Amino acid sequence: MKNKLTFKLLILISLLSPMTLLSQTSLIQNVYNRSTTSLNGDWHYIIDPYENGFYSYRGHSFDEEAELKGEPGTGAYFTNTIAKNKTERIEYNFSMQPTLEVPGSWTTQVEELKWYEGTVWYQRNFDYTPKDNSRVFLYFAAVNYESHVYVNGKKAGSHIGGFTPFNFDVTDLLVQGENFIVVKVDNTRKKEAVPTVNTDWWNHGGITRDVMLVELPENYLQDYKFELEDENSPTIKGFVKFAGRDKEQEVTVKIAELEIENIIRTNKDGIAHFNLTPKNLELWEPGNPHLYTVELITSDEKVSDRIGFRTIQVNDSDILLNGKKVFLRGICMHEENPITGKRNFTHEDAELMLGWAKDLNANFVRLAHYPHNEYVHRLADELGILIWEELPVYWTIDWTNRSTFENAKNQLLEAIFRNKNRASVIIWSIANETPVNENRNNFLKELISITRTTDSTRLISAAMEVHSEFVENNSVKVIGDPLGEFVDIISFNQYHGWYGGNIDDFPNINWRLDYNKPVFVSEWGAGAKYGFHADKQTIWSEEYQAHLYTKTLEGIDRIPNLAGFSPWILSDFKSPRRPLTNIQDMWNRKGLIAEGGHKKKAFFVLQHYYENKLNEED
Ligand code: GCB
Repeated sequence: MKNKLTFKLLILISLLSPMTLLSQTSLIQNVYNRSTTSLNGDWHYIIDPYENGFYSYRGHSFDEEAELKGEPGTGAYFTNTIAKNKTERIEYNFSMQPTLEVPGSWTTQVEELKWYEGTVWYQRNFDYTPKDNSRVFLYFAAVNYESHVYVNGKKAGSHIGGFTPFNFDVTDLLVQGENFIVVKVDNTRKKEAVPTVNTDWWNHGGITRDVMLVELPENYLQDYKFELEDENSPTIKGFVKFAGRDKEQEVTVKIAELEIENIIRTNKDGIAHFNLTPKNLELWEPGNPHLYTVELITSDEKVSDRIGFRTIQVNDSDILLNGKKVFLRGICMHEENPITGKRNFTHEDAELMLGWAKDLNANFVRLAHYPHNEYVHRLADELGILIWEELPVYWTIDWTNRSTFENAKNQLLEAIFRNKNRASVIIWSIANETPVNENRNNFLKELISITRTTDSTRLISAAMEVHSEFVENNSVKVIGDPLGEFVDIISFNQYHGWYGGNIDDFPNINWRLDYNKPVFVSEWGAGAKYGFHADKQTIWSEEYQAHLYTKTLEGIDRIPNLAGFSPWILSDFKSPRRPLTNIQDMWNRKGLIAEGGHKKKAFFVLQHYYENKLNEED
């Protein structure tokens, strides 16, 4: 009786709680430099559009039914891969199923899944030998969009959000010898989701980034942060945080190159703050992306990271990097390789994309429209490229839905957690082209305030829009979104010459800015089919795109307080919104680089402009 009551209460709480599906163990910092076993590779899959593996024919969730029986989390029927006896009827068998590559999106691997949006079950076996005094975490760098994870038939947890990492403590679920994992992945678009139903990019489904087991000691370093607050008095501040049984521990913080070796003690919550005062600190900046090897040594483990130190601030119309004015020579990019058409998830993908950005003479990349994989941020740190990281709060969102807000907030916190030690990341963008209204303003204001309290060492922005005002027969473009009051940088997208307006008029536009803050043009651009040549007034031609770039660059300095821009976009990318046959063929063609990796004419226009800008700075 008591059990039933408790269970009913649990169900009620879970129904009331918007966080139900966000259950997971606290994220672990810097997993790529911990002791790990990769679970990438071939996973068997079953396509399950009706979700038969998750709900009974009466529509009851198997997970909940298991919990009702007092077996919390004893998984979905698809986690049972082996029949107990010969007469037992089973209608699925993972071991006979075809495989998908992990990481990867199913969209680009199996023709029949190209347009599929729904549930796919993934399964793989692996051998494991448990070690004494250690904890094991199952880490997913990203799964798009909703996932339920089962280890040896028991639920490990679930996660919502397609672009941020999550992990579960699976120590007690693993056995000696053969183990198996089953993951239900669902990329169904939903009105209340983040992003919502309509976007201008492909809804790649699947386990799209690395999967691994992370093996840590019983008492392990769960988190840490190093930051520089003031470039004039170079004190490195930070904290370390232990998790596990005995949280009061000693940690040596070592930066050999700076001759720093301090021993600190964590408190009963596992936390210790520190201040390090190096004699000669070389600051990180695009021209000199100096990274220090930082080591955290405990009695049980040694975690090392490569960290750069810099400050980023705004002062009236300027963005200041290490106290000096910086102009952001930017470019936007999606997480898609235009040569393979696949989602990016490797170091090589990052090298390709950031290599092109470097070739363009860019010092800044806007990662649109969601947190990209960790390889990009790590490489940007090494190459000296500044990064704008964005939340997929895109176009319209269910602004008054509290669980939508919690979902956006969770994705924000996961992104901040993962990137907090990356010098390259200087801007958190909390949204893109959202409509001005009170509900949206409140939603975004709350996200801004959470971002500020969580991370004070970066700037906050959002890609907004401009509107036109007609004053005495003249059109004035007004940069006046009320959100401008709350962000550090006023950013907006504009498509004069593409979605309306004659590009030849661009240099004569009058602009009105309602805030004395730095202004950043987060998008402009035009579609062009690589190899289609015509005169410069013919749309879809490379010449039109190049002309639009030339005219925009001619007039862009008239925008008050201009501190940089990131045209749309580095390379063509797949999008179901782009059906025009023989031109788009389901690709957004605004890339400076085409499908196949070919540079269009406009690439060279921007490259030349940035080269001059760079020379002016020297
Ligand atoms: C925008 C969006 C971007 C689109 C782009 C376009 O304003 O922010 O996601 O892909 O325009 O190509 O229309």
